[in-house]
Amino acid sequence: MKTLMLSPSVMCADLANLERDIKKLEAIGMDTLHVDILDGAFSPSMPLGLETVKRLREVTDLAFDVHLMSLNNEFFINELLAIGVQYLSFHYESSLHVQRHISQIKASGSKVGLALNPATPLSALDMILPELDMVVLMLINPGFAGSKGEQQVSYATKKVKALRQMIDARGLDIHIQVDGRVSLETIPGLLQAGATSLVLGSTGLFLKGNTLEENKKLLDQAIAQGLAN
Ligand code: S6P
Ligand code: MG
Repeated sequence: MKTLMLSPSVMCADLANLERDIKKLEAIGMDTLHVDILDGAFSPSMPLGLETVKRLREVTDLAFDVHLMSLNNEFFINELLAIGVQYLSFHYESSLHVQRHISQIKASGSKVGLALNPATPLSALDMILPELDMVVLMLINPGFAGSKGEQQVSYATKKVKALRQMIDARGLDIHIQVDGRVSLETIPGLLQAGATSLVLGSTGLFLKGNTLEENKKLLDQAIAQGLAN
């Protein structure tokens, strides 16, 4: 089983104080940043731009786990690889050339992830699963994290379990990343189902009213609960 990867979501930090918040994430022991790149067309939001990612690359050594949500994947993949990212995940639903993008990303030395919208079936992974380093299971509709009414889908753990079985049955070593309302309440069940990478946003780490240090302690408890069973 892979080592648990914690990936705090940059778009949930204070966007007017990104460097300050990233230093705080470093101070609480985080080693990876989840960087959501939205083009405003795949979904109606655009929290972070390429120039921001470039600047962030200069102020931290944390690994960048980029989640690309775009219609023009070719353009963004080239730009992001030029910046230098450790993980690059793109969406199955907006890719005509999934295999080509996987090859492009791997050739650059970055690890590759394929992201699936909640309703996209796991059968989409059948042929390409062995070529991936990570599968990103969206548990909310991507781009709608800021909408208050957006809830984690009811079949979240069912989908994670099914993917875990698929990966284990083939003897593969691939991260299952869960993204969307990965909260203190849902983390134990997601870990038990077989998730190995958690995207931590407003419900898992950036909880209002507490410091990041306080929230990290709560997070550690939720993780310990998930790993205990
Ligand atoms: C959603 C994006 C996510 C969010 C994350 C926030 O479009 O891909 O990575 O940043 O879902 O987490 P939370 O706990 O606020 O839902
Ligand atoms: Mg994301």
